Amino acid sequence: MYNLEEKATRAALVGVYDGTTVKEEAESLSEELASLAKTLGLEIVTRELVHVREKSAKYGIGTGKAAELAERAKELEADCLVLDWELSPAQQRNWEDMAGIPTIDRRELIIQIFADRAKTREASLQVELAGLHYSLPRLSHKYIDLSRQRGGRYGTKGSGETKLETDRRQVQMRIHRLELAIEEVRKQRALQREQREKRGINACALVGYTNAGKSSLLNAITGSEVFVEDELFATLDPTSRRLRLSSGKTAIFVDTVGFIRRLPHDLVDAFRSTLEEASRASLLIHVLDAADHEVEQQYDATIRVLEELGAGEVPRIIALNKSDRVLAERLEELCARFPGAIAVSAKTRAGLDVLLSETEQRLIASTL
Ligand SMILES: Nc1nc2c(ncn2[C@@H]2O[C@H](COP(=O)(O)OP(=O)(O)OP(=O)(O)O)[C@@H](O)[C@H]2O)c(=O)[nH]1
Ligand SMILES: [Mg+2]
Repeated sequence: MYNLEEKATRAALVGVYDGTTVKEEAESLSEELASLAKTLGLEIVTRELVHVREKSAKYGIGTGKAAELAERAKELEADCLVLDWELSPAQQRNWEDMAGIPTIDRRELIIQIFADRAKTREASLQVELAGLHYSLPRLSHKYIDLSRQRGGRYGTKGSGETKLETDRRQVQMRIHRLELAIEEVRKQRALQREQREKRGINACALVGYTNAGKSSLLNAITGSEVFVEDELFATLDPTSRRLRLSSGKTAIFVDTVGFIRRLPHDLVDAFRSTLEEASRASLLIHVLDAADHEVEQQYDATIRVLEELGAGEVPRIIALNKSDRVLAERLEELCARFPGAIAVSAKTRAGLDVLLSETEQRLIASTL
């Protein structure tokens, strides 16, 4: 097993683009993959972007190109390959056989980050479930302990080897038990929501792309101190804070897990009970990072996940956060692109009063 205390894991990253993805998008996805890898504390030895003309079932890309990349990873003494497309269990095995090092895809990277971040029992249950669903058909995959905080908390307890030994039936039984435990949590949450609704307290969920500033906004609005970090997926648990609005009405603001392009399905499923907080809210504040040049793609990705969660119809306010980092012109452009959006800054508190009064009006309107 790898000893991270001595040396960082060296990762070779590979992104692809073909006729369906434009190079620009592929480049930004590749940058995002690099941020994900860095979040886990990996050292990136190379970041390749490959134009794929032919695809083989064996590797997902052409055999010649695959061999070339495996060779390059060897030259650079990489400890693992991170590929930005979905690998089937067989493809993953083929890559590992050829490159001789663990090979993972974006999904596994994200699941590992979630595993690293899970603090509460609920989040841990959900991450473990997603990890097991992923690893069930991959019991022969070379697992590597990528997490910065050691302990390999995803999948079965302990490190990679035990996963290999774990037999299918045992994994399936564990999955079943986890599903029951999560169902229990879900029921509790539903009960809490019911009680809240009975008392006429509305919930307002902050949703949006990872790193947009949801937790920062929650803190700025409610004066709380939720964990904020310039890293992807800082938040995994739906923290809520009560706030008395100027009308005297109490509302609950809920912070949520950030979204990302190509969010693994296993995770969306596993985190359904957490994410349900968004679909059951009276109002969503869709937080956008106005300073990110990918803001439109991030908006689209978030809307897609919301629809998938059945939250597509919940009333929404768009908050253009980090307005302190953009020029007035750009802000105007964004306001035109997202009609009705409110420019705010969690940092300087600019626009927060507007956001709150709009929130209040919308909440009052929704209870009429
Ligand atoms: N300049 C500036 N930085 C901000 C603002 N809001 C948030 N940030 C920074 O953006 C980074 C991400 O903020 P978070 O609040 O953790 O973002 P999040 O949306 O909760 O992220 P996840 O929980 O990872 O999905 C942090 O480094 C914040 O300090 C803002 O209004 N202006
Ligand atoms: Mg957060």
